Formats: sequence, structure tokens, C-alpha cells
Amino acid sequence: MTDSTSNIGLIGLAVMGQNLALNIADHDYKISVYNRTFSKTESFLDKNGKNLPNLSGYENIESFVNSLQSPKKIIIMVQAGRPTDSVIESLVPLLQKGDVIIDGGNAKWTDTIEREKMLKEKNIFFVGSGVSGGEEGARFGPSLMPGGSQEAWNLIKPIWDSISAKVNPDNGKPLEGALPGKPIQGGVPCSAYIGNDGAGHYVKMVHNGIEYGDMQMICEAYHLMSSIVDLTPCEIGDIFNEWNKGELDSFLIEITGDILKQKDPRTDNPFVDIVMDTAGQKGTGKWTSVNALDMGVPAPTVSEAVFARCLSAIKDERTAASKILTGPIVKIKSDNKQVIVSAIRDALYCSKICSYAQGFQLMREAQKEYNWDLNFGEIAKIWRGGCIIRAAFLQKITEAYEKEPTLANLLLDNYFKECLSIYQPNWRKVISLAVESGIPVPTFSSALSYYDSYRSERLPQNLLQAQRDYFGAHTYERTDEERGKFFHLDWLHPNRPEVQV
Ligand code: NBP
Repeated sequence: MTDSTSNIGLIGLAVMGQNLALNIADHDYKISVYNRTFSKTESFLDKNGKNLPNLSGYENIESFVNSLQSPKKIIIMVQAGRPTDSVIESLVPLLQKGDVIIDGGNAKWTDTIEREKMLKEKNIFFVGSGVSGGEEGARFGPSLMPGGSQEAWNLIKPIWDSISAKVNPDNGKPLEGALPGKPIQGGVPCSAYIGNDGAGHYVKMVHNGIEYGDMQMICEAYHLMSSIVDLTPCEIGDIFNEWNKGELDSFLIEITGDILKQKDPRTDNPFVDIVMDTAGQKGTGKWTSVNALDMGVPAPTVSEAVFARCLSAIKDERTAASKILTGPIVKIKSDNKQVIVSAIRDALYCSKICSYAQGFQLMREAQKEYNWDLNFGEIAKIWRGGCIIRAAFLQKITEAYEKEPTLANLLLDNYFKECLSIYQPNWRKVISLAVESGIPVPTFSSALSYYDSYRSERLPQNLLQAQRDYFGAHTYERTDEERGKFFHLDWLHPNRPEVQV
């Protein structure tokens, strides 16, 4: 069939591509699909084509492209990196001025900037769109973070808005319950134009960095409850379920409750206990941390979360070290358990606030670097549903930036400031307890250090700058002079008058 009637095309029928295609078809758009390996297209159509007449598949890319209405819109959902370039190269000779290629993969934002530039010269639009929510999100409503020219965005906006997750307009809570063939009706779409060229993929990367932080913080809370408070996975699962009813209400807290209460089908023991304690990663957390270092923006909590995965991965080394190195073991007396659990909740919430604050600071700096005009309220809004970090908490961030779009730091918003003030005694108590007990809490403690550093008018870098001047003549500013005046002391003759540089 090559009668140019499909509204949109999709290339790449692995997990994400298949689910996104079904989501688009469910929204009454005619969609053509193509996959490098045709057998996957065939089995996809065999399984779904009967129920979805608006789905059609093609063996060769020419007939796939010919099946699309102009201006042609093609989503690429293949492995990021070289495979994406290879698909773009095969599409370019088949496209015309004004057609749109949309990369929905997890591309590095700098690659997206390059691709957009290259395609612009050929008069082809390129949208780099973050897609979050994994398989389930792609199927029933992801959070979508598109970046590219406004003109290109206008061409795909109706489809993006309709396939994205939706939240309740009154309270910002995700609207759930979509089924195959029965998508959510109404609600506020979790999709918004992010900015030029790589802005969408950049924001998706920061989203993933924040996700790394959230996951690690939850693991630290679990570790503390199992090691110090001596609770079983099932008891901790109940606690997470309880936490999910309050300020911590979020997808990740919800699934953590489910996971901790799951039994291993083979042994009937807690499932979480049979899972090897080594975590993998695909790179977006690392990209976020490297970018933070490159721009000089403090985002220690995401970096600690990446390092925690790295440390978990050296299992053999840790096993050997555990037989050599010693540390304290402290268990809490039973009458203190409730108090400590509640303090751990507060520590988790405070750490989460700091981690998100760092993520938004990163985006604030990146927009200067890349000449974007990011709307932080809008970004928080589209993360309220569909994506992995969806949480009631994002409504508070939305409100903070709606109240003050140029907020210097999330920590300064009244709601977050109050939370940090009320919960911080418990936050400090939990970290002290963890340190005394020898339980690693890298994200909890880095978040607290971030908070304490950010609120300090004076830090010890006066000494550091003096050290730099001592060994490298790197100069220093004086507290009793205007900012921007630099001096150097002749450290071999420190009694001589200093030199203004
Ligand atoms: P994968 O990332 O596993 O990619 C598999 C797909 O890429 C297959 O369709 C494969 O075709 C195709 N492909 C490859 Br590999 N090399 C190709 C090439 N040179 N030319 C054409 N096609 C090629 O799939 P996924 O997990 O569905 O993810 C798709 C994208 O979405 C990725 O960029 C991923 O990072 C991103 N993403 C994934 C998730 C998630 O939860 N999985 C979430 C959000 C975003 P074949 O069948 O012929 O091998």
C-alpha cells in the first residue's frame, strides 16, 4: 500500500517503537511503521494489525516514506548514536522541503544540535523529543519533551498532545486507567515545546539524572530501614505504601512498595533479597554529571547516584574488602523504630528537594550556554504524568515557578524552604545515625552538604584560594575590597606589600 494516506510514520519496532506506534494508532492517527529487520514488522502487524486498521507496515523504506502524507512526519525510535545517524542518512534522499524527522530516542543533546543544523541546511525539520515513561508510558501516555524549531513543533503538536500522558487540571495528578483502544480523554497533556535544537533532549537527560538521584535516595531509605531499624522487606514495602499517600506520592515510591512486597516465585523468599546488588546504567546519569562538571554547576546528588551504581558494580572487590575492613554495627531498640522510620521519610523528602533544585539549576545554566529560553514551570508540569519521576511533588515545583519564573533556586521557594526548615532536624539525625552505624548514604549526605553550602554566606574556600595563590600565584580577592579586584602575595616574602594584579 503506497497511497500516501498515513498521518505519521515510525521507524524502529523494538519495545519503545512498538508501544508508541500502538498509542498513536489508538488516537485515530493513521500510522506507517518500518523496521530494519522486516520479520519484526511482520510479527508486530500479525499481533496488532487486525485490531488497528490504521496501522500499516512496510518492508522497504521507500514505500514506507511514500505512504505518508506531506509534510511527512517520521519518528525514529532506534538505538541512540550511530543507528540514529544511519536511519537519518537513509531518509534524507527520500524527503522534501518541510518534512519532519523526529528523534524520540535518548540522544545526547549535542548530537541533536548537530543533526538539526545538518538537516536545516537540507530544508528538513528535525525535532529531538525526549520520551519518558518506558514501555508503559510509550503505550498509554509518555511525558514528551520536544525540541527543535517552533515551526516543526507546530506540525507535530496535535499528535504529541494527544498521545502524551494527561493530568487532572485541578490537582495535577496523573489521569490513569487507559486501556488498549481506550485512551484517556481530556486532561492536561504532559507535552510542551521545550526550546530550540537540543533543548528537548537536554531536558530529558536532566530528567534521567534526577531519576538516578530519586532511585538512589529510595535505596538509601530502604538500606537504613533494613540495616538500622531491622525491618523485613515486606514491612518496608508497607511503609513505602504509606509514604505514597503523602508528600512522597510518586511512581517510584509506588513501585518500590510493590517490589519490596513481592515474593520470589522460586523460593518464596522476599524477591528483593535474591536480586544481585549490582546496578547497570546506560549513560544519561553520567552525561548529566559530566555536563554539570563542564558547566561548573553543583549537581553532587546526581553524581553521587551515578558513583553509587559504579561502586555497586565492583561486587567482587567489595566482597573481598568486606572480609578485611571493619565498621560499626548498630541496631535500633524496638521502641525507637517508628521515630527513626519517620525521620528517614523526612530525610528522603529533604534530599529529594535538594536533588531537584540541582537539576533545575543545571537547566538554568544550560539555557545560557545554548541560548534556550526554558520555561521551568512548564517543564515541571509535563513531568507530572507519564514519566518515571512523576510525583505529586512536581505540582509544588510547577507552582513555585509559576509564582516566580526567575526563582534563583528552588530551595528559596516558600513551600520548599518551610519543608527544609521543619524536616531538617530529622534529616541531620538520620545522616548522623547512618554515619555512626557505617551505612553509606551518599545522596542523602551530599544533598545535605549542598543545602548547608548553599545557605552559607562564608565557606572555607578563602583558605583554598590562599593555597592556590601560595603555590600557583592564582591571586585572590579581599573581603575589604570591591569584588573583581585581584591580588597576589609574594609568599617567599610575605611581609612585602601585596601586588594588585
Ligand atoms: P533499542 O534501543 O534496543 O533499539 C532497537 C531498535 O533499533 C530496533 O528497532 C533495531 O532494529 C534498531 N536499530 C539498530 Br539497534 N541499529 C539500527 C540501524 N543501524 N538502522 C536501523 N535500525 C537500527 O530499542 P528501545 O529500547 O525500544 O529504545 C528505542 C529508543 O528509545 C532508544 O534510543 C532508547 O534509548 C530510547 N528510550 C528507551 C526507553 C526504554 O525504557 N527502553 C525509554 C525512553 C527512551 P532491528 O530490529 O533491525 O535490530
